[in-house]
Amino acid sequence: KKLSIIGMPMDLGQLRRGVDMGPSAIRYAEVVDRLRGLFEEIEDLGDIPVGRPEVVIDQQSKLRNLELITKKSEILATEIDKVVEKGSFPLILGGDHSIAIGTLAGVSRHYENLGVIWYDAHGDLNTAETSPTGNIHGMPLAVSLGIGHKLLTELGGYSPKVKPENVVIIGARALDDGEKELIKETGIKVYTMHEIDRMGMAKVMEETIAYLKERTDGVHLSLDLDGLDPLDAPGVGTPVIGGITYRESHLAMEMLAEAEIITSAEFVEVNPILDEKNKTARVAVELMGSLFGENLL
Ligand code: DIR
Ligand code: MN
Ligand code: MN
Ligand code: MN
Repeated sequence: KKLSIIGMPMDLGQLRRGVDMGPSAIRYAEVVDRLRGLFEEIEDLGDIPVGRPEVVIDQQSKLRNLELITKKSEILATEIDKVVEKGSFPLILGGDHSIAIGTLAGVSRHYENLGVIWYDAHGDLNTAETSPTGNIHGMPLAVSLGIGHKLLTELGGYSPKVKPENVVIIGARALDDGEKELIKETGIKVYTMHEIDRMGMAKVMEETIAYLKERTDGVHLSLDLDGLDPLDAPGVGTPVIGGITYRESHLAMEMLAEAEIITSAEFVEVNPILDEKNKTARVAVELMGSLFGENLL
């Protein structure tokens, strides 16, 4: 098996700069060394050039940096499409969560029924109408369901990228009102912190895996580091207390490794400026180790 790493240093989906350094922080945490034994071959394709464009802070605009995000996401989608095409596993390093729009545009065209695990404190199900912030990183899951601005939903020339019944959200604890409504309307499966507390992570993952296994032909893992508790992952732009623990997260990754269902992955929202000595990037790399089976006997 071959792994292709792509960095997406984009911070345009929210207002806190520094998350563009996420890919550097994750590489500094020695991602390639950590994963080397787990693949026949690893290639690091470097970063998609995003540059450091002036952020347009237009308080009127409900979709901040829309054109730029669209343009950069198209490039990401094209690169990922090539990786999947050649049979390699795409691992994308963010960047804020708006990068998932491009990731899914590149990945999903290769599947009839792509499943998505959205590991996050948030639902990322906002639209211009429901968003309290205008930040596109709070919208990528809605966009991928075909709900949102046409420039974003039509990225890659097709929509939707994923069907609501193929999505599982894990770790939610900061859902906006509009997001809750959308969840009810679409029937997306959600394990909030409440369910994780009640059932335990083992049961949550057992159910998630069984559910996705029977209805999908590939599963993308979109892991927002703010899904974890800020004690374990402090280097994120929108921390929410009461999150998934370090051990629960490893258990989740290990169960995914065992089930062999994940076909692409992204680790997003690592912001080394807000971090404690690169702790969050190191946690990301450790979780990747578990996801790719380093603890399987
Ligand atoms: C909030 C925050 N729901 C928004 N979203 C975040 O801006 O739409 N997603 N932080 O990861
Ligand atoms: Mn293709
Ligand atoms: Mn997110
Ligand atoms: Mn989040």
